[in-house]
Amino acid sequence: MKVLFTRLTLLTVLLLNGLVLFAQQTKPDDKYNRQEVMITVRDGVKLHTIIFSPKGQTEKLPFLILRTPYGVDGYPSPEKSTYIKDMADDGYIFVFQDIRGRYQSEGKYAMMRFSRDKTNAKAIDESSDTYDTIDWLLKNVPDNNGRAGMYGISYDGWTTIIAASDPHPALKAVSEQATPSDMFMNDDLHHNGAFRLSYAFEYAFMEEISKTDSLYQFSNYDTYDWYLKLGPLSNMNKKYVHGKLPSWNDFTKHPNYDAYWKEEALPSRLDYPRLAIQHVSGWWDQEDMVGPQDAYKALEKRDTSHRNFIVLGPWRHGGWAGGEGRNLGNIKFDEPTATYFRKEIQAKWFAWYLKDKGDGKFAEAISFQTGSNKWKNYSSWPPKQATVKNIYFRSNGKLSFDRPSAAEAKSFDSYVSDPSKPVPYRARPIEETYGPGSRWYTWLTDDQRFVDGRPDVLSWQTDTLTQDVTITGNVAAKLYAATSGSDADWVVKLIDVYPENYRKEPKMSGYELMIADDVFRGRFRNSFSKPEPITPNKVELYTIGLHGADHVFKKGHKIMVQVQSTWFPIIDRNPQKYVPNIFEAKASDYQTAIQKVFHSLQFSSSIELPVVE
Ligand code: PG9
Repeated sequence: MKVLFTRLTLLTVLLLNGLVLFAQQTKPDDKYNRQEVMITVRDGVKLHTIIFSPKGQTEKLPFLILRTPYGVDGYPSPEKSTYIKDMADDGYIFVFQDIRGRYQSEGKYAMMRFSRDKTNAKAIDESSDTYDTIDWLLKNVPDNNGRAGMYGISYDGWTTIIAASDPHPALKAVSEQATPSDMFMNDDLHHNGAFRLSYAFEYAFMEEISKTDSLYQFSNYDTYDWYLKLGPLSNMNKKYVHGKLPSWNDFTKHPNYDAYWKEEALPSRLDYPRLAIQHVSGWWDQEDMVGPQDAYKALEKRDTSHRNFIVLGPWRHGGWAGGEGRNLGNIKFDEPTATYFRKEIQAKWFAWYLKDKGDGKFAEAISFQTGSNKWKNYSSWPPKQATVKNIYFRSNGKLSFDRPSAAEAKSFDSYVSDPSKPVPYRARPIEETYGPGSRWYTWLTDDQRFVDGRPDVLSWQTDTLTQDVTITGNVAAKLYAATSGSDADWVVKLIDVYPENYRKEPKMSGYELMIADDVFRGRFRNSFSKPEPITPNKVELYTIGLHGADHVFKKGHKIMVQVQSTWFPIIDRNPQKYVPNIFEAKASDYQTAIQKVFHSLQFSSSIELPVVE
């Protein structure tokens, strides 16, 4: 297997994703002195660390630490990185570290390392590696003020929150941004038990085939074709990676929500906020949208000293770290949301907790409400003022706040789901996730008209709204559905349909923008740990969390719901015939199925909307 990209190209690719934010080289005229050290941690392993201290430092300063698997070598002087420039201007000692087993750090890498056995003094995990690093920094870097903060996006957000779960006493404040939380229920690897095939494979390959990032060399530019040709998942090891990716091997051994996933998930690793924690999440985060909300929720239950905060904005994965954030794909926000975050939220947060600067007044939840395009402060997340209102599927493709009556013209709509012709999750060609020109980063904002007219996608929509409908909080689908098969996936998308003739921005006329969406693997309807076959043609209720939203469906728009059973290749194909482990399914197990979605008085499918009047 050849690696397609040089390190430089890959850096550019990851830069786009917000994974690598520092891809320039340090220059002699930089405002910071750069020092490169190997820090020895408790089991003797040495971690490669770069320290930037301000030139001519006149006061004692706190540390700001970022720990990453993506390689810190090329990081420029902090004042040259958009992501942290506001903080660099304020003055910190910046520390960047390769985590264990990646790039220039010693030791063995584990994709999501489990917590250590605390009875063994030599045992390690990401929090002990951080603890030992901070200990070393305090003793060896002159003119520090004895305090440290941590921050980072995605994997680096995860190292941040893991450090905060068992912190060094000098670690005072962290901003975890887009951390994954529960890799079986949401985030990168699965959603509600459905496997995120293209992401999981490409990420595992990128991180595990060598010590430095390498992209898989696909034979097809349109990876839709490649994944379809792959056939059953067992072919991945048989034909392509031959057992070389430890994480992939783990996925195949843990098809259900067992101890492996539960122990890895954040809720089981977080007890109460031991220091000030800010969680940051993007409404259209294509990788870890739910993680920060999940982590916030887990800690909020025991936040007696009011140290747990959340920020929600109109961003893709890491979208707040670079650029101005005035738009995402085709969607405009009227103001520079990312610049605002970096200057008014992130920089002020650390200045208060690490330098006692500012007034220390931070709203519990700060959200950029989409649709109205306004920043809002809430005293809780989700805010309590929302009331749940159901919007019902009706006959003739209608969606309505009125429940179906006994005289409903039709009790269901149906389609044939064919795993040999799965619905693409974004318009083809589907470039490899982190490949050149990939449209992965903004796909959640794509116009859903690209699947209009497919016989295997159903949709319902309201009449034109005569007043704004504001939703703030968690959205869920209550789907009454039946399949002729014995397993099925249900994908539900809540969509804002722009006016047919949108004078404000003609190109956006009729645009179908996803506001909340997710997939649910039917076998897990009663338990994620103990899957069960579905009785063919029996109507079952599927409750599908579509996650948080803060959005105004404007007067003149319509609300739409789409339902489909494939979303390929981001979600692997459900064979639609129950097999105990889909990773072991045979080609002959994949079969077509007739799917029925009900909207009768008895089986009234609906979306629960958190409506704010
Ligand atoms: N979403 C990426 C990731 C984090 C943790 C585990 C697996 C993948 C990331 O952007 O870092």
